[in-house]
Amino acid sequence: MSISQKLEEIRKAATTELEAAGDAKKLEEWRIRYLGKKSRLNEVLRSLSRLSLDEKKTVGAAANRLKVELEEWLGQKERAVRRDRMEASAAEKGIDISLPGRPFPAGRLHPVTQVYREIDAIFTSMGFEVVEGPEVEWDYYNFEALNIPAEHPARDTMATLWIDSEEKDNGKTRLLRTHTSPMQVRVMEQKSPPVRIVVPGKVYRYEATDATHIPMFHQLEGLAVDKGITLADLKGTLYEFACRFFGKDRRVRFRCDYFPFVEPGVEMAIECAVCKGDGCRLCGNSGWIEILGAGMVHPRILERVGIDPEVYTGFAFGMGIERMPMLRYGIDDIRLFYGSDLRFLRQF
Ligand code: YSA
Repeated sequence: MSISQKLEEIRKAATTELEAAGDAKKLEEWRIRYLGKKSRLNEVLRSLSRLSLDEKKTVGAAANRLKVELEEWLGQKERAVRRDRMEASAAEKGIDISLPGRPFPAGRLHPVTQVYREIDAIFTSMGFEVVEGPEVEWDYYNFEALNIPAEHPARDTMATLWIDSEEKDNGKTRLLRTHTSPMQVRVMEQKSPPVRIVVPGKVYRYEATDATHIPMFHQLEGLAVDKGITLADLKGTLYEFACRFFGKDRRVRFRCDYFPFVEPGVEMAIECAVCKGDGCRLCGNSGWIEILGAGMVHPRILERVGIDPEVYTGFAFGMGIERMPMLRYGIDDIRLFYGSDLRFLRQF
């Protein structure tokens, strides 16, 4: 019998037997018989080495074609067997698989979480590391270590929710952190320069609610300490952030500001998205919205954590996260983020 006849015989037998194979076990037996190592087809393929070059070309191609065909048939048959099995099982259980499926509503991330992740990504791409800190904080880290001792007027700008009702010695009174700045001190205590971190998190203030203020909101702190860091590095970093987040066309303004833990201190504001600088309810008619406080880390703070201010300098900034989507999308009331109105939240 010629090899071509052999191949034809294998094809016929394989087709007939595959038609008869009705379950997974039979299909596996068929696969071993016709495509396995000891199959007749494999024998033919192995015998090709004994043929002349011309025969090798024709017979080899025919044998390989048959192999591909057998594999395809097997795949089709496997799918058909699986489908039959599912249909039989559905019929047995009285399930109509032709009915349309039930809608499966997908949840989504809260807009503040989305913005957080986007801002984190911008700063990590600039080489900052993301770290987190406690929301229940010591008076020491929230105020004292940041040059805000008891009775300092700066405490009045951050109305505090205290955990301990009585004042204790050594800054050991607990409170809900009023900003993310305590993490500056915690990180510098643990790590020597170079330091480059951002700290996202919730902060709390005992404040009346209005279109731009709520008692629980989110901040993102940034800190960079190294040799030779200047105010120009701070401005460059924040300008780059603003361009990437708000786009190159939005105007940015830096002005002097005072924070006890920086010297000098600045605030950064962005042109109002609602009125484009003309003045409206959101921006209090100024055309600008302040988004962050920043400055060069005060030498006394560096000294307190054992970093020599003659050798190292650093910049820091702290921004309100909710203000970012407000400015980008022109949302004129911060309370919408926490009002649980799905018509609002679903837009993001
Ligand atoms: C300043 C200098 C630094 O070197 C580092 C950080 C800072 C920021 C400082 N820790 C701070 O908290 N300043 S702040 O009181 O002006 O708040 C920072 C930002 O939080 C504000 O610009 C504003 O965007 C937002 N914010 C403040 N109170 C808010 C609020 N967002 C919503 N609701 C409130 N009640």
